[in-house]
Parts: sequence; structure tokens; C-alpha cells
Amino acid sequence: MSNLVSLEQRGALAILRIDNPPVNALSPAVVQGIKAAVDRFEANPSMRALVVCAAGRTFVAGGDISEFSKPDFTTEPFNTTLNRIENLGRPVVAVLHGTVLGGGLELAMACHYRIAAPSTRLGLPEVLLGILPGSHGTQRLPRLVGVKQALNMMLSGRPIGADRALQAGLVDALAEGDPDAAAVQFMEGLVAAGKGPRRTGERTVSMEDVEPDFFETMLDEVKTKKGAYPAPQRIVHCVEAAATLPLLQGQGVEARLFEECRVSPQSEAMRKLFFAEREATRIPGVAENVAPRPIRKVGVIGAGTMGGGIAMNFANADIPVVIIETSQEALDRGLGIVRKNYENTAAKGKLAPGEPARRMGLLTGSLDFQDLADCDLVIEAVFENLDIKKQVSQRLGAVCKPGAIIASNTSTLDVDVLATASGRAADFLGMHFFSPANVMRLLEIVRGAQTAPDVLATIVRLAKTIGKVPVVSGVCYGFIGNRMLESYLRESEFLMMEGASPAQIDRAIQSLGLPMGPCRMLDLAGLDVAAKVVIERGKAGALPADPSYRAVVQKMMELGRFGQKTGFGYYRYDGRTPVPDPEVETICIALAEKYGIARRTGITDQEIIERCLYPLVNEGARILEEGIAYRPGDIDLVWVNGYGFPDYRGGPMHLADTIGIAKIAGRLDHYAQLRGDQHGYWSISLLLAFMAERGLHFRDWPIKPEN
Ligand code: 3H9
Repeated sequence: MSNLVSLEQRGALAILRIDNPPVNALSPAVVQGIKAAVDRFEANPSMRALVVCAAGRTFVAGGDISEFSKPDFTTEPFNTTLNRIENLGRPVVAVLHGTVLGGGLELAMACHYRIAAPSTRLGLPEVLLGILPGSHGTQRLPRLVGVKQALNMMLSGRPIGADRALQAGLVDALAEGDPDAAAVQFMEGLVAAGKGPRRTGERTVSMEDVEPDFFETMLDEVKTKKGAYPAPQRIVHCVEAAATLPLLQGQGVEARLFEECRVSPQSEAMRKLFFAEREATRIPGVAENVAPRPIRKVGVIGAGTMGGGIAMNFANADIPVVIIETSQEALDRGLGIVRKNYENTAAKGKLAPGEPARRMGLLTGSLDFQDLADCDLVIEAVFENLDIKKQVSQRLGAVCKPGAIIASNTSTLDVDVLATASGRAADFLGMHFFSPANVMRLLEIVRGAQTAPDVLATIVRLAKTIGKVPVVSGVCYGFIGNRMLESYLRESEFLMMEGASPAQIDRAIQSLGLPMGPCRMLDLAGLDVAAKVVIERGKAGALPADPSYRAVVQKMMELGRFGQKTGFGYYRYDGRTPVPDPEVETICIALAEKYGIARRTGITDQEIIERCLYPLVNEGARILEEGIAYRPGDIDLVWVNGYGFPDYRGGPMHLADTIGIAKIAGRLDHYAQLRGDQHGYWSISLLLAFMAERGLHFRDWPIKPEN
């Protein structure tokens, strides 16, 4: 018997236990072990009933995702075993705890009964990996909970709690304590009630609350909302098959559609992001067992949009926050916005009615820095200006207790300068939240030259606690994301001066799946804010010696066209709707003339994509070369979670791999010819050139000189 799966007889009961840490994923060896255990159970009639359970922190959390890209991957052995389990002539009960996900829930649904610890979460999250439940989940879940609830779970990928699962009929009973004892008790109850096997596959799908055109309407809806993803439409087809076909035929439909999803490039990209997210928490030079510092109370400086959003993250995770402002008026305004935010969420039914008040109770406003003295972490979110941030860092260094972590929410400034100003460089780091800070998943953690390893480990762990995706960056202008964004914005402005309209630029970029192109994005963020960053960099001597550099945004600010908030920017605004504005073309023509930029007609969408995206990838390569980012996957996480890059494209570095590194290098050369390269805009990074020459990809990371 495999040491990953054991079968033990206890009286009349057989206990099949899966033990494959950390999450009992269904590797081929586990599947083989389950099959062997079922063989033994079948052959031994003295075993009157079978209990299926798992050791460690969770029941099975799904198929082994690392297997899915292998050419010989197949669900067949597992699926055959599931049908055998369902067809056993003696009762089978699954005893569930932890996160029962994907193939884990599919295993549980093939059992005749399910009991669960009250804290169990159950779900079919395959859609988040670009696939669908491929081990009969699409066929058994609708038979247990109905078409609508099943589709809801499979299309969102969100797990449900044990009590909802009990109400829905997905589990039969909740049980605290020793699972073996619970199983014995449950089985005794079954025997006493004269109950034997109860097969989900023998049920029909209830169509009671399902309208005649339901599947058609659902298909239209997912096509509109999720058309770029491979799984959602196929999930609807599978559930329709469950409702209309016998089990085995439905399983056939599911197998075919699962395979189509599995081999799709979108699913490959999403699976890669899954592992990148976990890999990003491993930080070179920080031992895995380093003890994090406890974070029981947090301080936030600034109750503006950013400070308020940051504070909400902690209140949402039950961590009390002190918010510091300079005036009572600013404090009241900031806290008022947070309260409204919570109330709006509650009004939409996404927060229980008592929650806004409870969470507000975790937020304390103050005008006195001394109130930060007992905080374990203080994050400053004041105006993005080096002198102001230096002053605040210095005050924090003086007021924070020994061992407290001090963080700056700067988006571009030199974290080492701020760390020095605090006088406590080892306790200092950057925590770059993305707006809206309570919504966006990315947290760029900026590692200063002297940031202590336990400080980094603490913040990475804290990021997970507050539901963020942490990515560690070194210190440079704009860190990973905003530094790469710079070349993207630069080219979009040059394209405008050469003759492309904001609408065309946005349309071309949005065709990649980004929710907004650069022009709409900046109009939303504020062209005044964007222009000030450029001007400040100019003052610091950090801009290329090119007077036309980011000339459009500076002109916009000069003209008071600040974007959506003033009703005019790259577009004119009709409410929130952007409308092309001929005035912008006039401005761009004048700028082109001023800077001697030739206007052209016929700029294609492909040129826009190449000119905005390829320099961004090139900058990403430079960031890797300099060690600012540790891995290409970290960069992809930044773009997917902070800038709306579509997850089904895997991020810019993954997309670059699919386009081909040599092709990208070739096009950078082409634009160097077309546009001239006196400012180095098109100079290919050493890393990209090296990779292009040797036919390497970012997926081959780490790239070593001997490659
Ligand atoms: C599926 O089941 C398809 C079926 O329909 C058909 C086929 C049967 N596979 O997240 P963590 C690793 S699709 C392989 O840090 P947490 C993870 O990489 C699957 N590895 O812990 C990490 O490794 P490392 C459907 C997996 O406590 C370690 O476990 N299921 C898998 O924060 C710890 O993970 C899912 O999509 C896996 N399935 O969260 C569930 N799961 O230490 C995906 C985890 O080397 N998993 N690992 O970096 C999760 O959502 C979370 O991992 C979970 C635990 C909630 C379970």
C-alpha cells in the first residue's frame, strides 16, 4: 500500500486516509493509492463501510496542478475510481475538514455521504485556473444542490462554508472533534436507520426553479462577461448536459470540454500565475523559518483616499488601526468616506448589516503622533513629496516603539532615503498599495538596502492575512510596476503626437484584454497628478534630455485638462463616459510641430501594441537584470494584480514568451530605425538580447551565463 494512502480496518469500518502534505493534492501516486485501497475494501466483505478522510490541515484541496501541463496528464484513472467508489455496494462516507476543493470535493461527492467539521470550506475553484471540474464535479454538484447553486459555485470558483453546504444538501451533517469518532457515530446512525449506499449519480437534476430558456440566457451572459476565458461557457454546457443526459454521457461531455480547457493557452497562463503567487513569497536572503514579528495594531498616517483604503484592509482583518491626520476636519472627512464605503458595501448585501459599525469600531482617529507609540506597524500615506515624506519618516523613527515596523506607501520615491531619515533603516520598508487600496490585490513590498529579513517576512505574511498578493521589489524609481509603466506612457504620448488618437490607442491596448488603455487610465488617475510626477523627475535630473518627453501630459496640465475630474483630459467627459475631443488632436499637432515630430496617417493597432508593450517588456528584463525583481513571475503578478493585465494572458513577461523574445528584440530594433534611438528608448536590454540570441524564454528563468 502506498504511504500516501492507507486503509486501516477498525471493527467493521475501513478507514481510507490520504496523507500527502501540504494539501493532499491528488498526485498520480495518491490516485494510485486510492485505487489500491478501494480494491482492498472491495475484496474484504468484513469491512462493512468505508470512511474516506485525509490527514493534516485539510481534506484534499484538488488535483495536483503541477501535473496539468504534462503531455501524458489524464483524469481517467481518478475518474474511473470515483465511479467505482460511487458504485460500491457498502456505504461510503467522506469526513471533511479544511479546504475541500476541486478534485477533493469531486472525491467527496462520489462518496455516498459527507460529514464536515464546521470550519470546512467547500468549492470547485477550477474556473480560476482556466479549467472546469474534470472529475465529474459538473455532473454531481447539480444533482446535489441544483442547477443554479452549482453554476454559481463553478462560475465564481468561490468556496462556501459548511453551514451553507449543509443547507444546500452538499453535506449531510456537521461534526466537531475527532473525525474518526464522528464517522463511526454517523455510520452507526445509518445502520440503525437501515440506510445503505446513496448514489448521487442515480439522482436526477431538479429543474423545478430552472426557466426554460435558462441555459441559453446563462450562455449569453457568460459570453458577454467572460468571453475571453475558456471555461465559463463550457461549464454551462456541462451543467446542461447534467440536466439532460444520463450520468455517463454527461461525464463524457465533461471529459471532452475539460481537455479543451486544459490545453488552452489561457489556462496555462492562469496555472502559471497560481504558482508564481506562491513563489513570490520566497525572498532571497530570508530564511523560510525566520520568525515574523507580531502585528496586533497598525498606525496609518493620512486619512486621504489612500490612507483610508489602507486602514480598511486591516479593519477587514480584525486588526485595530490608529489613523493620524493634521486636522480634525481632514480626519472626520476621511473616516466619513470609509464609513460610507462600508455602508455602500453592506447596502449591496456584500457585508452583514452590523459589520460597518463593527469595523468602524476598529478605527481610531487621532491628531497626535504619540498615539502611534503602541503600534506594531505604522504606514505613512502622506502626499508623494520627498521632503514631506522624509519629515514624516523622521518623526516616526522617534515615536514608534522599538521593534515596530515603519513603512512608506510611496509609489516612486527612494525608500533608502526615507529609511535613513527614520534613523531605523532595518525596521523600514516600502508598502506600495494600489488604488483603491481596499480593493486592488497587489502589494509591492520595497526592500531597502538595510531592511531586516524578519521585517520582510512579517510584511509578506501580513499581506496574505489582509488578502493581498505580495511582490518584493528592490529600490529604484517607480519600483517594478510604475517603472515599467513609464515606457508604456512615453510611447502612447509619442503615438498621439505622431497621429494616433487616444481612442485608437486605448482600443488597441484594450484588445489585449486590459480594462482601460493608457489614456483612459490617466484621465481617471488625474493628468495633473501624472504631470507633476514627470515635472518632479525633471527637477531631479532623472528625465532623458528630450524636450518632447511626456510633453502631452504636461501640456494637458497646463491647460487645466486634469482628466475625468475636470470633465476634460485626453477625452471630453459626458458624465463618466469618455468622448473623443478634436481639441486634443489640435494640441498634439501643435506639440508635434514644436518638437519636430513627423505626423503620419495609417498608424496601425499592431504598431500601438508593439510600441507600448515591447518597451515595457524590455524594461521588465532590465529590472530582472538589475535584481530589482527576483523573477519574471513576480513582474507578471504586479501587472495582473495592480494594472489590470488580463490573467488569461499571464502577464507581460508570459505574453512575451508566447510572442517570442527574438521577435520582440527584432521589433525594438525596427522602431529604433523608425524613430531614432538617440535617447536610448529602443536600446535592447542585455538580458533580452542574450535571450533572443540563444532562443531562451522568461520561463527558462533563472537565466545563467552558461545557458
Ligand atoms: C482540480 O482539482 C481539477 C479537478 O477538477 C480534476 C482533476 C482531479 N496542486 O496556497 P498555499 C501547493 S484543479 C498542487 O501556499 P494556503 C502550493 O503550491 C485544483 N499544489 O497554502 C504550495 O506549495 P509550496 C483545484 C498545490 O494554506 C502549498 O501547496 N484546487 C495545490 O495559503 C501550500 O499552498 C485548487 O485550485 C494543488 N491543487 O492555501 C486549490 N494546492 O509550499 C488550489 C496547493 O511549494 N489551492 N498547492 O509553494 C489553494 O487554493 C490553496 O493552496 C489552499 C491552501 C486554499 C488549498
